[in-house]
Amino acid sequence: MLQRGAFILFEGIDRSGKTTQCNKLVECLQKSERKPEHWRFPDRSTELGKVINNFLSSKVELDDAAVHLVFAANRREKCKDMFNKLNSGISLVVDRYSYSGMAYTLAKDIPDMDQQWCMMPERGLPEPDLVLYMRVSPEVAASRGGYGEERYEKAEFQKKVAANFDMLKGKNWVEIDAGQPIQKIHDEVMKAVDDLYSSSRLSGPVGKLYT
Ligand code: Z5A
Repeated sequence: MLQRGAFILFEGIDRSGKTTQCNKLVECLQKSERKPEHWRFPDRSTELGKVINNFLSSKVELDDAAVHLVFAANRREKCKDMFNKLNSGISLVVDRYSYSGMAYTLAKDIPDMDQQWCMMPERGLPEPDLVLYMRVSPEVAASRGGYGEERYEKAEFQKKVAANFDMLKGKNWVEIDAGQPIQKIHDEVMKAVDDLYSSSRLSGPVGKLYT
């Protein structure tokens, strides 16, 4: 019987090295014929993604609740495609997902928009089999290339986001010290991924988020 694909997610603050590690992981999985695809959220290529891109680059202003819902809708529009790919044996290596949605929205401290509120629009989306949480201090992340170009890349805000990720850690999460050299991080990532593929977790159906 065909083993379903794995949903492997990278989460962390800005410039924690998610994209770098996604690329390295996808390259390795291609060699081992795991049929990986590299996805990222926000997906800026869709109509909703274009709205998000304009918001992040400060070209438009949007209400905070509306922004949260647009990020969630940007995942919702990919939901069927994700389930189909995973069920057909393709593994998804994903850069940011629902936990980023919560960590960034909660960092704004908006009355009535608590964790329950944030989770509701994402209920039933595919659940990651493994969350690689790239933990790095906001100071180290800020010293890396390209920092400061987008809306949320401010030290105080990033500290709150980091605290929220710590609070959200749950089942299937593996914390990686993302302040280490790139190859050392990759070795830790590969260990966690090998553990996933050799476990029984992929013999069951794809999980559903927040159910
Ligand atoms: N957001 C949200 O509010 N709600 C949501 O639901 C979602 C997102 C999904 C866009 O994210 C923004 O949207 C983001 C959250 C919010 N906040 N902002 N602003 P994005 O994923 O498109 O962009 P990003 O996270 O800011 O940046 P990034 O490019 O994805 O960063 P990264 O992938 O974590 O890092 P990187 O590109 O791999 O590396 C950055 C640099 O560091 C680069 O020069 C590397 O060569 C270097 N690097 C990487 N690893 C290392 C190590 N280990 N040592 C030294 N240097 C390193």
